[in-house]
Amino acid sequence: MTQAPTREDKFSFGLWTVGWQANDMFGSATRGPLDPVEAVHRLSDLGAWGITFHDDDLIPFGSGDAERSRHLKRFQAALAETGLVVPMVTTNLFSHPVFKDGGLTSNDRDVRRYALRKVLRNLDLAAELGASTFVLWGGREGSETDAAKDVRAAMDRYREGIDFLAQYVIDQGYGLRLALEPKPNEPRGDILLPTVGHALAFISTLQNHEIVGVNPEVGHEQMAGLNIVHGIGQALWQGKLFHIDLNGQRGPRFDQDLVFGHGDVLSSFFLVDLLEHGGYDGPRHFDYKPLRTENMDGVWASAEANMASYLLFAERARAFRADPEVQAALADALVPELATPTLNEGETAADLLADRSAFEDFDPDKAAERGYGFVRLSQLALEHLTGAR
Ligand code: GLT
Ligand code: MN
Ligand code: MN
Repeated sequence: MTQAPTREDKFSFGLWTVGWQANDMFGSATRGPLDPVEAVHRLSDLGAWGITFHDDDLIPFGSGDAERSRHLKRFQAALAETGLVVPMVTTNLFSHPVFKDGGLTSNDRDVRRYALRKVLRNLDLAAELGASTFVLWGGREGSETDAAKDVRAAMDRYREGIDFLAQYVIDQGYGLRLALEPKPNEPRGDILLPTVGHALAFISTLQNHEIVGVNPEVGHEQMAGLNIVHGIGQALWQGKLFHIDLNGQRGPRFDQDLVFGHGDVLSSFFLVDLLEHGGYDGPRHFDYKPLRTENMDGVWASAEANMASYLLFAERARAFRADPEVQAALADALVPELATPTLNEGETAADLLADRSAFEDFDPDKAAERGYGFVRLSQLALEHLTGAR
């Protein structure tokens, strides 16, 4: 058993996660709609800290002003009652048929202008609710056929759109930061900015790059066959991990959005170890879908399971790091040595060339004899993870 979650753990959930009615490509909903007010209360009771949403999750698409403020009032009252916060808000630029060719990169200019207006309105709401992160998941930005999309023009429009939105945030004095969420495919055949790496490269071309980072989703990197721990490591290294979507996925296939830890267990363990010890202090946000087989009791059990998994991994990671055998194995494997710069301070190419020990007297065959002991380390991790230690 793990300890119960507390607000300090900074666990947050998308309204669209526990609220998913489980309609899929092959079947209709297996659950009824969930009132956002109930979601706030239930998540708060379970020990969550925050709740996030798309504009349309909270205020049905096409609502008039009066209806809009009625929905908002009820939601805000529930937040005030429970103390739950809204750390992140995002915009739905994918459900309505108008976005079938994307929002910010639709071939249709009028759609792009409409998409910008929809996001601007939602940025105002995010600021009003005190959010600090604004996620942009471009699920419909992409194509099924390469004949249909001029990718270079699409990147121009993507950059134009994100820079414009970031400038609005700056001009309004909203303390928001934008976080782009990569995904390789689904719903589009191919989505633009498919991985963390693509997104980071794109961000570096922005005028307003300082306030734009990434919101990687565990399963999305794994759908592309990539290592999420490496992706998160690089995003952290670049100071760009603004937010994270935790969930589970079993390899390259459709987006499973499983409970965190119910996909690649070992990777989840190392991911939590990195988040806990790598300097990330943002929300631990779950973006999953309660299985279609579950009723509402199962939905709340799955919400609990996400948090329990995270706490379990965090506790196991602490035990792993505190184990003197692990510390010795890490040292044997030279893991800490990688933190030592390769060159001496101020060392020039001439200095290196003059260092005979680096080349002339260096015996590569001898150096190649070393075993790194990575298997032992990996096994120690597994033993801690499974509770064998
Ligand atoms: C959608 C998607 C998620 C994104 C959400 C944010 S919407 O559910 O599958 O990965 O994080 O727009
Ligand atoms: Mn997903
Ligand atoms: Mn997500």
